[in-house]
Amino acid sequence: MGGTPTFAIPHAFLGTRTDPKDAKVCIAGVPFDIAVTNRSGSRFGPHAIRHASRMLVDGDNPANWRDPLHLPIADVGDFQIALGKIEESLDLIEKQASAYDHLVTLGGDHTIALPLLRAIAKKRGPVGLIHFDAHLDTWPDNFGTVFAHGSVFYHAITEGLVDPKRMIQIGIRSPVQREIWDWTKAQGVTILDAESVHTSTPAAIAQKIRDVVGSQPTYLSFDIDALDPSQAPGTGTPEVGGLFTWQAMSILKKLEGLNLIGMDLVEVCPPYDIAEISALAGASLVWNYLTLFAKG
Ligand SMILES: [Mn+2]
Repeated sequence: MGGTPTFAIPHAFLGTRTDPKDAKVCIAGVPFDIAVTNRSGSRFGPHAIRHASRMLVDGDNPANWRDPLHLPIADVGDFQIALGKIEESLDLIEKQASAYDHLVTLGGDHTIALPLLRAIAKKRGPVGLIHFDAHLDTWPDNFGTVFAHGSVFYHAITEGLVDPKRMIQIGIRSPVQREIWDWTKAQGVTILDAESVHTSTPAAIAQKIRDVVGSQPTYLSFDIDALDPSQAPGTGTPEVGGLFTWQAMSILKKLEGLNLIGMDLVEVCPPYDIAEISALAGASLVWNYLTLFAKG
C-alpha cells in the first residue's frame, strides 16, 4: 500500500484545497516586503510557511485532539500587490482581504497588518488586538516612510482601526525612543516585555491577554521576531532575548473561547532562515491558531 507522504502533498497551507466555498477560515499569502527597515526577503515567507506546514498534516493537535483541516479551511493563494509601490499595494491588499469573513494571512512584512485591519474595521469598527513582536511598531514613520513595518500600529491606532485599551503587545524588547513607548502607553496599550514573559507563566500571560481584550472581536498579529533569534533566525529585524517557540505556542493554546476574528503571521524571511526553523515555527503557530476553532 502506498500513499502521499507529507513532503509530496500539494503546495498549499496544510495541503488544503484552494476553493473558499464553505471554508470557515481562509488562508492567503501576502508576498509584500518593500516597507522594511533592515533585511528584506519576507516576500518569500508565504511559500516557505506553506512548505513547512506540510509537517503538520498527519495528525490532530494533541492539545485538543483537533485538526484544522476539519474546520474546514481553504488556501486561496497569494494576494496581488503593486510591485514597488507601498500605498498602492496596501489598497490592493485591503480590497482583496475584504472578501473574507475570517482570514489568516502569511506575510510578508508587518506593514500588511494595516490594510488587513482597515478591511476588518470597515465591517466591524475598532477591534481588540493581540500583538506578538520584539518591537512596538508604533513609530509614526520609519526613516521618513510613513507606511512601513514599524509604523503599522501607530496608524492602526490613529485611524481608529483598533481599540488601544483592548490592545496588548507581548515580547517587546528592541531599542526604542522613550517618547514612542510613552505615546503607546498613553493610548491605553498594555505592553508586556519579553522578560515579563520569561519571569511569568504562559497561563498567567494568557489570563492577562483575556483581561485586556475581553469578549469583543479581537485580531491576532504575530511577528515572528517576537521569538528569540535562536528560535526564528529567519527574520528581518532580529532581537535577542525573545520568546521561545514553546512559550508562544503555550500562550496561544490557552486563548480558546476568545472572540478571535483573524490572524496574520508576518516577517518570516527565508533567505536568513536555517533548516526551516522560522518557517516551521510560523506554520505551527498558525496551525495552533486554527485548532482553536476546529471541531474534535
Ligand atoms: Mn512587527
